[in-house]
Amino acid sequence: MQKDTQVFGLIHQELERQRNGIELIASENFASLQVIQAMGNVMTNKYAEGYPGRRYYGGCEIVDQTEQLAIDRIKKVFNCGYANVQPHSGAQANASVYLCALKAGDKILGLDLSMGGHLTHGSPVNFSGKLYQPFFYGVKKETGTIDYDQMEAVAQKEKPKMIVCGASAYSRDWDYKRIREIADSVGAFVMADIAHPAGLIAKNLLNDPFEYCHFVTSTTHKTLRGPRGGIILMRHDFENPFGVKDPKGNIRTMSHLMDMAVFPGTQGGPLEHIIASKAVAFGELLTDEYTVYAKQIQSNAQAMAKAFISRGYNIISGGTDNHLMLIDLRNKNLTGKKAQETLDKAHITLNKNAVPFDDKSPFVTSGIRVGVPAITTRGLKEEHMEVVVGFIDKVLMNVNDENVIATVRGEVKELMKQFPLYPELG
Ligand code: DSN
Repeated sequence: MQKDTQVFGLIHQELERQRNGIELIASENFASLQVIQAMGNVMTNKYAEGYPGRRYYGGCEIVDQTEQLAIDRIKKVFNCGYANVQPHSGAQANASVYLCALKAGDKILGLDLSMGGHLTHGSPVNFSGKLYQPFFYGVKKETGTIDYDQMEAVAQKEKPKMIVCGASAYSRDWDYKRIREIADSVGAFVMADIAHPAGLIAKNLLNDPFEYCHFVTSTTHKTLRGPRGGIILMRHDFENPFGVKDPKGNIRTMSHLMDMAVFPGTQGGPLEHIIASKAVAFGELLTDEYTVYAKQIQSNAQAMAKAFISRGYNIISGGTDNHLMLIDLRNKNLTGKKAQETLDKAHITLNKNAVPFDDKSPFVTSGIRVGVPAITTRGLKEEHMEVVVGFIDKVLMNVNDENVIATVRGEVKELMKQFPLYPELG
């Protein structure tokens, strides 16, 4: 068959775009070449519904080994008793946990999307807010930090079956102990969605959710720097409280119900080529090199926050514990939309983001979200954060000056040339 030059041409253009720009989208990263290469392999041809050693298809003896390797490695990374590596995405992972632990119509309590939460934590436009009854907690106006008193008050009033913690745009650590106490007081499960800070949690740079949360979900492509996908983890398996029994009359454990919730509950055949790539990425997480990387993410984020604050930018909560920060641009007379679009022209990529108590629509917003995992992978260190913030400030203070924007675009390209991306690809 003739090579599809059209599509491969576009892939090459995307490589060049990634090489020449400063990538600050908090949920993005640059997977290693071996992680990327492992995704494009013949395992995409294989059907393997079921789990290692118990599949519905023949010929699974090799994919069984890669999937088991991925499971064993990620269990070691997070010191967990249970892992399911089949979810195609973070949303699928969350859907599976809900299917496993809830009934349609049950109440869930999550962080409001407009305060930094995620669509799958009960948003009315998402399945989680349609199949389940969503309630929300937020952040405190004065501090920008999670309002645990509000979480407790809503939990006491509504008696949810599940409290969901974790966020897409929240720069502070979580008090999992307090959340578990609130959940226990109303008989709720706790699910932590650690998609964003997972890499920092893996290296003990943030509080450990596993000690207190029944279920932990994550994507694998953000700070974990693997292929796009999801995982579900539990440190300790436990008997299901619903009375589900095996054929011998023994109470099933939650791990069994969770596996059933992923397949056949929410998904069909697992993506074994992606699982092979997950196994490679999980192997990388176990290296000292990754530990150094995770620490550098945190140092870079703190250096970046300091540089923004010194230029008068208003960071929600006043700083960051993790890999990102949320900036309220109202004191700079800018919307998130304008900032994102103008920075795009300078090849600085980030996303507009609602800030807590925002007065603008989600399409406009008053803020931007800035994250450092991708530029940290490129090799930028604390001293470069000052330079990057300098570029951003120069663009944002001159949004109508095309000459300034073009100058910064050139400076961005020069800076990033010093940090080659996938040089092996030519
Ligand atoms: N969680 C979103 C993000 O942080 O960009 C993607 O779902």
